[in-house]
Amino acid sequence: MFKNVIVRKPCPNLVSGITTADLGKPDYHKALLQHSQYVDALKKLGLDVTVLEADNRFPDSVFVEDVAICTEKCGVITRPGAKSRRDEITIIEDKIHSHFDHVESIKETGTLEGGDVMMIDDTFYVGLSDRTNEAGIKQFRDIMDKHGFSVHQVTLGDILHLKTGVSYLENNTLVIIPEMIEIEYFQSFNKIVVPPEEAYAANCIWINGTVIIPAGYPVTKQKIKVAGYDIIELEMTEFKKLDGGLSCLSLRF
Ligand code: CIR
Repeated sequence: MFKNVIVRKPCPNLVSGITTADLGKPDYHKALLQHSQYVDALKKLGLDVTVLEADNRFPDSVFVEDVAICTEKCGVITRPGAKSRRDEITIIEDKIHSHFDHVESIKETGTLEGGDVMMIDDTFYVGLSDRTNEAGIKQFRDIMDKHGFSVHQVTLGDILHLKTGVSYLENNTLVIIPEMIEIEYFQSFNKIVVPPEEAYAANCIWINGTVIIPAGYPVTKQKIKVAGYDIIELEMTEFKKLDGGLSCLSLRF
């Protein structure tokens, strides 16, 4: 169960965020609206939501998931692989320290972004990506070992982060893109496979029994509904333009 969420408001410079998508520039005002609907949905689900102020120095700082990992035992400040995002940690550190007695951090030459880290019970699956390197995963494993968690490294194909392609919905169930279903670590899970044209919807978030999915992905919506979950749909068009999904917008713990 999650109790807390940390988010950061989008900044006007969002329009200069990193992207590989060919969907045009995000509309800042629309992004603000979509972000406030995201916050409202989390509040409606009973979470205590901390909304951090926008910071125009960091175009991608709305994607707060990438700069910290929040576990039951400790917080970990990451070291983003994207250079333009590296100093985003300076604007999250205080908040992580205020929630966790024990805080660790990923050090040079390691890189790790939270989008590559998926927690399932006491195991973390970490994507080896353009943003997260082996040194970062090793440091993360050493930290997690001390707290009794296991860490498995997952080799990724052509996606930004591990959770771009897979999300955990509790109850031993993953939502996953077809390209990832053969991954050895995921064999024992029930899999809700999204169709290729709905790949964006593989990034969704489970909050205490309800699944928040992006609006506009009817096949995925139906499959998740049939699997027995309540669903909330949210407009995510402006964040999709920056390769960002639902999980990227929050730290949940
Ligand atoms: C980036 O490329 O870093 C941002 N434009 C998107 C980050 C998405 N974050 C995530 O998947 N956790």
